[in-house]
Amino acid sequence: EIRDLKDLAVNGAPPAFIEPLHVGRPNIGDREEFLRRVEAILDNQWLTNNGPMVQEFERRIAGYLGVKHCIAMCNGTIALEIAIRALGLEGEVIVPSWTFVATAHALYWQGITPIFADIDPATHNLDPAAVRRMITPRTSGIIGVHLWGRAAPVDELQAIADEHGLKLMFDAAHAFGSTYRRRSIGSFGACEVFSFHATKAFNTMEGGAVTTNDDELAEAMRLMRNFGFKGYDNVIHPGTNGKMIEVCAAMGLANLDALDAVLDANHRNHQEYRRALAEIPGITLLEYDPAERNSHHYVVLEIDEAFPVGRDLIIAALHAENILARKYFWPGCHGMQPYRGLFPHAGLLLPNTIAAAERVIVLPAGAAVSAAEVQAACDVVRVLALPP
Ligand code: T4K
Repeated sequence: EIRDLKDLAVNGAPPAFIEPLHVGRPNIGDREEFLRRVEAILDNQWLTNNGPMVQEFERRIAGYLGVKHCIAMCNGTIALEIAIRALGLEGEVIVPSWTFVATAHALYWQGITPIFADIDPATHNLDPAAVRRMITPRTSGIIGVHLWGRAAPVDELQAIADEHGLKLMFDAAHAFGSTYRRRSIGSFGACEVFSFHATKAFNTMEGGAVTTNDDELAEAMRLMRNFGFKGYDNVIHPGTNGKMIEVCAAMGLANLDALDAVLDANHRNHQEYRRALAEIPGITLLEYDPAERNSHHYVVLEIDEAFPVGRDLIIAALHAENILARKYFWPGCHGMQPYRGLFPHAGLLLPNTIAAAERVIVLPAGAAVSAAEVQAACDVVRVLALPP
């Protein structure tokens, strides 16, 4: 039990956990259902290329999100790339720097310059006023990110896009099952892109999807996902290989059936974290709007000056206990290669991003994390806050 500084592994005590406690432990839904589906795939001898499992998955996801089209992909990054191409983005596209680097890379990989705009420190999402400041004659679009599953300011970004004739799409990698104004994320902007990576609340091992209500855009993305083929021997579009395989769709279908249980566990853990951390000065737990749905998959702590030790020391203390807390998405995309140095005024333009990058700790979450484990992680933080 961790009650005092001397109980900490950084101070020589044995670590709280033998096995590491991960931030992104995959949620594994109905194992029997998954294995049954894998048997069906093997019996069927149809492993990929728009097979029956992927088609069922797309129908179920579109229904779940209340959107017309779901185009399943091999991962969220390729889904972003295909959506960006299908939308015809070019030149410069405004994105937050405070996001996973895939948002920026998906643009850069296609010769488009990501232009980083600052965030609202209260929500960690794009600040519409900052977006306006970054518009130039070369700007073709905006990619909003629903960071930590909290909706970006959709209406404000849409108004800016309309005013300036820009395309708007969303990186919804964190936001499966989240809502904006009580409507499911998935049908905002021209399209929205999900990641179903193993570490996400809802996973297909690797996987992703683009969702849209736009028939033409959906058709273009279906072609691009499969080398531009329309039927046998008939290539009518440039394309790549963005297909989801049958086994991944099977995992998704089994996990979709178990999603409510995962969300309940996440919600419980988040409340447990909130309770255990409430009295500690110098830390803030990022809250989720109770009026909106959210997976509560990210437990995001912000450390401020009132806390007696720095953020990195807290992380070091947690790691010593085998609690592998993370500082996603430090230092912000603008500080990563190849973007580092391309934006010499980042310090002036991205003060809220830089502040968030120095303050954030993401703690273990997911259905595999127990109340006792939450308590242990919180005990480490509580003890570090004690006067020496
Ligand atoms: N846009 C945004 C906003 C995103 O956050 C992401 C992905 C994307 C786009 C792109 O989508 P994808 O192309 O990935 O579909 C992870 C994920 O790889 C990535 O999907 C995710 N965002 C990003 C935020 O985090 P890491 O660096 O955390 O991976 P890693 O290997 O450190 O794993 C995290 C923890 O989970 C570790 O402690 C180990 C544990 N783990 C991981 C895996 C894969 C397991 O216990 N089992 C596992 O199978 O990147």
